[in-house]
Amino acid sequence: MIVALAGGVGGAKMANGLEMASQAPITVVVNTADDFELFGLRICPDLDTVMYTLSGLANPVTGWGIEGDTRVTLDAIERYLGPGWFMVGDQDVGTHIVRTDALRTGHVLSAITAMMTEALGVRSSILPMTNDIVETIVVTPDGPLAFQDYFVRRKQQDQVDGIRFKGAGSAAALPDALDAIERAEVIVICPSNPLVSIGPILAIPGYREALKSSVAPRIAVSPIVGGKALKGPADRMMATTGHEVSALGVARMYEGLIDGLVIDDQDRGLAAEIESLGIAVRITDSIMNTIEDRKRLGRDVLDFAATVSR
Ligand code: FO1
Repeated sequence: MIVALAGGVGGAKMANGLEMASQAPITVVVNTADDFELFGLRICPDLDTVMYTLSGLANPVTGWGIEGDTRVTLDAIERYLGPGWFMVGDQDVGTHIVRTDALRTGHVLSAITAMMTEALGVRSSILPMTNDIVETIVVTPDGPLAFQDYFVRRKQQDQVDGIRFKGAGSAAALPDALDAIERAEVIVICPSNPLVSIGPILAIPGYREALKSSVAPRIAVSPIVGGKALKGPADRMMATTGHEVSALGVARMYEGLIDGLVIDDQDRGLAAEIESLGIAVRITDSIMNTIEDRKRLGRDVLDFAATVSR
């Protein structure tokens, strides 16, 4: 079994590529520290992005939300409240209503996600990192911001001086996720933001230990290519929180947790220094613009994993 750790859009594409390359269901452990409440609805952006991507429903332009979704509900809400800042489409609202109601009646997020993925015909297991509430707080010169305030409402314009994961220390790692990591044949850290997508997973007691004690090859795919983030603010966040903004910087962040790092052709000059950390390197075209790119990168990752020993 392949186990992938993932955040939002980049993680979802990689998970899809791994599924296609292996022609088998995989297990995806997903960040839930971006989750928040809007209009009384519980929204889990990364879980939904992975779920919509693996079910073929995802909006191919944004990577999040549902393709062809409409905004009748949002327009009606805006008649009362004025312009909103978070675009929830009508079909997407259906997901949030069902999830919120199920949570209210005592179901846990992992069970709700399993029900939803089954209904959408997803064969892979999509596991929230925890059933407990963990919240990413972004520390900025204007004070602490809830993650979606920083990311969507304020358009990632604030300088990030620090990042906290409220509740992570006392959250329980999902037992099925720890079990999957323990039994995995290959573990992949997807090209998601290492600070705010993979960081929250690693902040929950149990995940680092499970990665360290697993006997499977552990491969990360760098989300930094040519000194820039493939998507989102990871590059600026890394710079202002004291990390080198490069695939080498990513390698240092995952040192001790990975055996191999997939880097882009553009970064081949960094290979020797990454290898000097005891991390094997695979150089490839790591940019996923098309569905075929996802599959090709998935194949590369799995071929590489087969050559990497623990
Ligand atoms: N990202 C945006 O930049 N703007 C939006 O209006 C927005 C709406 C949205 C709705 C549902 C959903 O599942 C995701 C949505 N996202 C939106 C993406 C999301 O908030 C972020 O990309 C992730 O939290 C970061 O991984």
